[in-house]
Amino acid sequence: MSKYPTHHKKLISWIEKSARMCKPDRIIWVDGSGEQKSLLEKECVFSGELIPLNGERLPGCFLHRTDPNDVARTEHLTYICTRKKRDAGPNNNWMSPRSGYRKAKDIFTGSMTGRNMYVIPFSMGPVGSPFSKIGVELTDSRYVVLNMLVMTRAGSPVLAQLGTDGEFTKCLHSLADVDVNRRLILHFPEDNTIWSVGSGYGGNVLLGKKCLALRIASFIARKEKWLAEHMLIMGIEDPAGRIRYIAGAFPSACGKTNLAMLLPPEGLKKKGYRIWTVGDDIAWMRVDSDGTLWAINPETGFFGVAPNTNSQTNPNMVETIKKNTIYTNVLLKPDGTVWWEGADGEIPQRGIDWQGNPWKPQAPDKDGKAILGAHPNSRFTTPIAQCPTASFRMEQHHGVPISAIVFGGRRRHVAPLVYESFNWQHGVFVGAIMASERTAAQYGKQGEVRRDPMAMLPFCGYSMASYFTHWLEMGKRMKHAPRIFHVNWFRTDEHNKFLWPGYRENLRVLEWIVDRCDNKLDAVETPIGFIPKVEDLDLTGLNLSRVILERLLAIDRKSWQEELEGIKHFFKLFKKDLPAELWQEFEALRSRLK
Ligand code: GTP
Ligand code: SPV
Ligand code: MN
Repeated sequence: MSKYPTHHKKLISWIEKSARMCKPDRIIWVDGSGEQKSLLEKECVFSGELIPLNGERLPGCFLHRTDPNDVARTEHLTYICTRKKRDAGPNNNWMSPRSGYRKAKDIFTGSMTGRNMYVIPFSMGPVGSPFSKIGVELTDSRYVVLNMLVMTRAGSPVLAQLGTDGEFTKCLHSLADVDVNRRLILHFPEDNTIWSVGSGYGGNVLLGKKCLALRIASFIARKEKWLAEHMLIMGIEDPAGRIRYIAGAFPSACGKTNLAMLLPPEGLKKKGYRIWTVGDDIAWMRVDSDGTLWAINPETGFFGVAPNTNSQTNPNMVETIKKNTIYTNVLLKPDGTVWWEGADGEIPQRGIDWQGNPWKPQAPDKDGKAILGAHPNSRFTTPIAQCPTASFRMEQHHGVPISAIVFGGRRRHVAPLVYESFNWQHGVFVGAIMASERTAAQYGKQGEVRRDPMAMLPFCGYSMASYFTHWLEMGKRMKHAPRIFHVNWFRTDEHNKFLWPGYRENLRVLEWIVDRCDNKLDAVETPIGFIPKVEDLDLTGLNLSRVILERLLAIDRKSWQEELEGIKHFFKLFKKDLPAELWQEFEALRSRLK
């Protein structure tokens, strides 16, 4: 018997080479078994990486705290390392592969001494599906292993699928000393390789997620003519039992998870709608032989935002996270349960905050501001299979057919509640001009509006100019292209209050979208696209005046004209590489706004 559970020569030699650099004490293969998982949990509890939670109320649940300087994705330390800078585009930080490997090697050298190196074979998508991709992550973090076991299909069946010469993405991760000055998240798409060092935060270290399933996959998808997108996938079942699937791209912390599992609002209940959740973050979509776009969610878990998750906003998630869940950076209550701002129940009178300090409500920090119990980007990792609305088609290799693509951002002004594009090319333009206010999911100034085309700005593994071209081409390959819409749940009034109640009430907008796809309704043509006739949105049971609804749907020409300036500035960054079709759409919008 060889000392490895595989005869894949390239895999073995890569592992040995990485081990020579990182110098772990031992190499441990992750097999995906329950026994190994329990052992890892025990070790984590012993080392303090995990705190076991109340076994009666939260069975199988643990709390983890990351370093206070390591609580969100660090986009400024995230690079695409292609031979030519132009291939990474102005949307990415760039380094040459040679200098990327050299800089990271300095940090990786000896970084695993005193720790184990875990080998995690994982499949993004059902094991064995022709649409799936395999990765192998080497990591010195047990927290990463336990999260990967929830988020992906990991272990021995994947290794078997890989055989002796299967393709895989080489994913190397080390915590090293978790120093923000010695942190790099590097992607080498030309080598199908990811190197991440110096962080222990989800999006930086669960390498199957943003790094593989978006940055590397988008690079592969352009070559193989499919789409890797930052999108939720959900099914909307109508009273007749017909299910329509939609995919939705909203930037980080802008509502994908919440929408993907919404519970129909009281007022619409008698209509008998039912929601099926396929995914909340990533969609891989391809044109099938029927000329339709089909989507799979390559993940098996949710890595969701904790704050404001409660039985009103998201009852299905409250149900999902009652067991087998890893909580990160939330407040620990004296009874061994957890809490975050906007959680169910009363505000606890004391607890241990996300930084591990004793906490009381309203206790001020050194600037007099109340200290938060949970970090605004605190999260939970939980299996999709536990969600009451989990789709019965999760394991189907072909996924689900997509009827509509919905783009959306977080905008106080400008974008109306919903509008529909005129056609595919205009829809690509609508996605390309998306903008959103920055949230706690990434470092940087919160609330600042930035352009985030298709919610992919931080995740597109190549120049977005070619990405737009690729989207335009995809439209031509389809006989039945999905219709493209744009939504905004976040318009505010002069007191900064949301005009739209959001959350489950969003189904009212989805109903309009689905009816448009079925050609059941006509609409009002405006300079930016089609908007609903006020009477076509079913507001039964909702206390929302016609005046407010009109404000939600209003298109203010002046602010759209100002918006043109921002769009032009953004498009110009791509110089000659930007497809001419987008400039045509820009000119057409400008003249319609006159
Ligand atoms: P990532 O996991 O970062 O990609 O985020 P996401 O797009 O899945 O966002 P998520 O659904 O977790 O929502 C992020 C935040 O927005 C949470 O605090 C939600 O409570 C809030 N939110 C979600 N949907 C709505 C909505 O319809 N209206 C309002 N006002 N807030 C919402
Ligand atoms: C996001 O930031 O879009 C997330 C969380 O979904 S992370 O996995 O950290 O990227
Ligand atoms: Mn996301």
